[in-house]
Amino acid sequence: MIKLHFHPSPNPMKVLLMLEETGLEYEIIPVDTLKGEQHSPAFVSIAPNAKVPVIEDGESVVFDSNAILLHLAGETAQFASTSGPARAEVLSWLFFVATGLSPFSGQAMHFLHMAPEEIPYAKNRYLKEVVRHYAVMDERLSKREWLGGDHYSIADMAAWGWLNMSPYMFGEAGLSDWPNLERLHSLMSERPAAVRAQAVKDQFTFKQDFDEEAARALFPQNYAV
Ligand SMILES: N[C@@H](CCC(=O)N[C@@H](CS)C(=O)NCC(=O)O)C(=O)O
Repeated sequence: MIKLHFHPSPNPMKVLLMLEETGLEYEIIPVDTLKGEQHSPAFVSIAPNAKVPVIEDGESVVFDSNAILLHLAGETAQFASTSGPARAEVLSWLFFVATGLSPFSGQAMHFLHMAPEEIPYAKNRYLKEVVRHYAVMDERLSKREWLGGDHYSIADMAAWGWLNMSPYMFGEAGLSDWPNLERLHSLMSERPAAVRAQAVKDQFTFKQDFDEEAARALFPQNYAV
């Protein structure tokens, strides 16, 4: 059975959704990142970057949400075409999310909600990059049903993890400025697998308070002397 090392944050949620979509058997191993459990020697031995998600799938250990999505798509032959133009589209949009939407959204959230001081330039820079990425996806989705093209794919799942965070960046308006993106997000969130993924997430209790302990656990390099 696959072991998913998990915290209910955007990158692990992509993988939880994929596991639910594929119907693979898995068990959740909670990693409370606000308590610093990602730095335990046992975890770092399988996750050299000390971040979730990681999966143990038989003899394969895979870290990074996007690598995991590709791995599971390959193992199950689901949610990514195996060759040709259809695969090229899925790969392009998966990596657009992996290298653009994900890190810019993460930094926007950081400067909006976690930075110990108000830095308007940083807030503006990252939020505007999220807006730019949303606009690129919205334009794509005005022409194609799914990010990866004609079929629901791991590119959409990768985006879903971060689109869930739009209210934390844009308040109640959420994705309403990007109607095609909002359509994609609603369609995906209503899928039985997404509903199950949210329910699985809610079965576990993690530290909620972003206090001094959490800041030191998440950003130890900021406190190094
Ligand atoms: N590129 C990695 C990023 C992983 C990542 O940043 N994970 C966050 C949760 S979304 C985490 O583990 N944060 C805890 C920490 O940074 O210590 C991926 O896509 O899996």
